[in-house]
Amino acid sequence: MPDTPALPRRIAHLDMDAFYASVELLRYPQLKGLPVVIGGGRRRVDDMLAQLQQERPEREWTSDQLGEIPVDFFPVLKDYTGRGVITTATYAARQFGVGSAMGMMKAARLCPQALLLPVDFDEYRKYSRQFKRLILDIAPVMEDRGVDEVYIDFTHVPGGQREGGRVLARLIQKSIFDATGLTCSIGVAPNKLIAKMASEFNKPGGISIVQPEDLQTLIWPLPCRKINGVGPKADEKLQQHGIRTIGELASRERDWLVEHFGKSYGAWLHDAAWGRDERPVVTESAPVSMSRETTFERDLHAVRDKAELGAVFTRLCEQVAADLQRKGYVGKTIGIKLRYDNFKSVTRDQTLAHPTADAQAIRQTAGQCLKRVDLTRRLRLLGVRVGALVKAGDAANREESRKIPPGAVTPAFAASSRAETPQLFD
Ligand code: DCP
Ligand code: MG
Repeated sequence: MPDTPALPRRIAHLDMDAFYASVELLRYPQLKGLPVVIGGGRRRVDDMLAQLQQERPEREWTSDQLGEIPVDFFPVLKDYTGRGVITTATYAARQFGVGSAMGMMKAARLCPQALLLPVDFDEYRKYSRQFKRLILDIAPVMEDRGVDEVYIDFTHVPGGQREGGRVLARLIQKSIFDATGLTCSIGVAPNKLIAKMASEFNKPGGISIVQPEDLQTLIWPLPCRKINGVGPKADEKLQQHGIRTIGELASRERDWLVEHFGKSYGAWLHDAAWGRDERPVVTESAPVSMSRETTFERDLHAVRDKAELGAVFTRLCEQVAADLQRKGYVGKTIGIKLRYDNFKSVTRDQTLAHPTADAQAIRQTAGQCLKRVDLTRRLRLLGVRVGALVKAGDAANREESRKIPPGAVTPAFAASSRAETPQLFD
């Protein structure tokens, strides 16, 4: 072992700025600086060109001339009729109070003149892959957190410690901008939890450096909601106890938090408030499990909200199955997670004889797990997890990973899956 002192951990969180909208502006640079929102039904570029040809026949329109389409040809929000929500908005539109997840109608009231562009996931995924490849060329330890964000371990990367990580962050921003024309914001901190908060400090195009000694000045004044993992319900409950800021959260005894928020969530809240987070940056090579969970808008009851819960449960299973299939994994430990209205959580799992990535097989086994928990209390969160993953393509599993027809999960379960007890979610 070299006898150089251990380097302090420096973890970056990088998040692209107004991602979907920024990708659209690469196609339509004439819209730069204007309020633009992305949402509504998908419309293909081809359809738009056809419409353009019809309405503006004085010239020929081809897909390499998208930048020449006059601004007044684009639809504006006030003419939109229909439901649906906005996925994101340019910073020019955000000045009017418009933002992600807002209903189109509300957005139209706030900013009627905003231009409305349809979503094009293929295009966003293409740029997503590209910017992540660029990062990997510079810093090899990167965790993919979705279409527009990643964690990067700066600790051992050249420049990763200089100015707290600012030098490397600048290099990454420049590399992404030069290759794609897209901007991002980066937070660099001792761990993922703080880095995630820091990347928001100077959006768009910002770099924020947080050192351990900055906890009190930079983190504690923030509202608890800024902690990734404190949602609206938890925040509401914290506020009922007079806890608004992370600093106020930090001043509560760990035991008090455990008593009011449950053993694991309470302890986690305490650690989070003190800026403690040892989670490593996990590269894609070896996922142990894949899961999907959702926190409900309002707490749901297993019997009274049976239909709604059943639908959510099925969708979660389908999502996990799709995640597994897309990434090429199968797993045989199927688990569920519930959080009750009192914030206590429970998990149950069941192991199949053969690994699967089939939504119906996952749904059926997860349904068995549900029978082993208390369903008299209201639920605020439901999650489905598939663990003990192996690569679907491995020769050894090829036979096992084939799709298993519903109702035939494994012989061991065949009997119990037809149980007499009412199937609460079925
Ligand atoms: N998105 C979505 N629905 C949401 C939130 C986001 O479809 N409720 C999509 C659109 C965003 C992308 O995910 O462009 C990334 O989400 P972010 O929260 O990072 O938002 P932006 O990148 O758009 O803006 P910011 O600059 O605040 O990161
Ligand atoms: Mg973003």
